[in-house]
Amino acid sequence: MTESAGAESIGDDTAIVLVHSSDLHVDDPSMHRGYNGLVGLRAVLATARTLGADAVLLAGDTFDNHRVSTPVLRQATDLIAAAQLRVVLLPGNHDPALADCLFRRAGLIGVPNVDVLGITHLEAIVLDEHDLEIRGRAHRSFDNMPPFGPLRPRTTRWQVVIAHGHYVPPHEWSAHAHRAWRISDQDLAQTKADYVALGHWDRPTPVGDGSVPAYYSGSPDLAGTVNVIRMTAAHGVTVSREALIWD
Ligand SMILES: [Mn+2]
Repeated sequence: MTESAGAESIGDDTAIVLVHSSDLHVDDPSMHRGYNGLVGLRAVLATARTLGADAVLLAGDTFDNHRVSTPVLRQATDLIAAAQLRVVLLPGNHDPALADCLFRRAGLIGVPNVDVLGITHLEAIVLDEHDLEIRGRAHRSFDNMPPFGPLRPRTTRWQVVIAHGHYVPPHEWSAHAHRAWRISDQDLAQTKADYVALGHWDRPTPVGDGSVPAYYSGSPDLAGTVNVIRMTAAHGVTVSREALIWD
């Protein structure tokens, strides 16, 4: 899937390449048959490395729950630390940034190539070398909350927003009032972002009214892909899906 023309012609100029995934649900392997979140994580990182990603965005629910055993958490940290990639995690509703949270137990906090929104950074990370800001509001409890933080004036050439929640189109908004973490067309449009990286759904799909590029990546096991965002001065933003490399 290529959402706009030009991805092939970007060539080797100064493109920023971001790889977006979500809902890996790393858990103790014995609790699942078939899919294993660590395998999904390894595939996302291997694919991102092959694509020459400048950063990997994990848009929530990287971990399935707060009871994941420490050895499994450490394996996830070892994979991420060894990936030679910048990895930006947004805590979701399954892995909120609690005071004594699994991100700390995993040993992820302090790993040089890892940023956890809501923990290592409040709501924004700036990658000076790419003139890029990555914003996102972490889930901090299991309760409902607005998935987008306050609007801020853009300070960088490029701005990407990560959010974890449930997109609801306008005509279904009131019917879905019972749902937590609702995301509206207006929420997406107000970001004015170059790309909105969404998590919470396991299927990959664009959403919104088209005013900004807003996409769910889907989970590695269901989508079998990552979303790849390429940003260049000449071509703007292009979004494609690339098949996961399961090594
Ligand atoms: Mn979720």
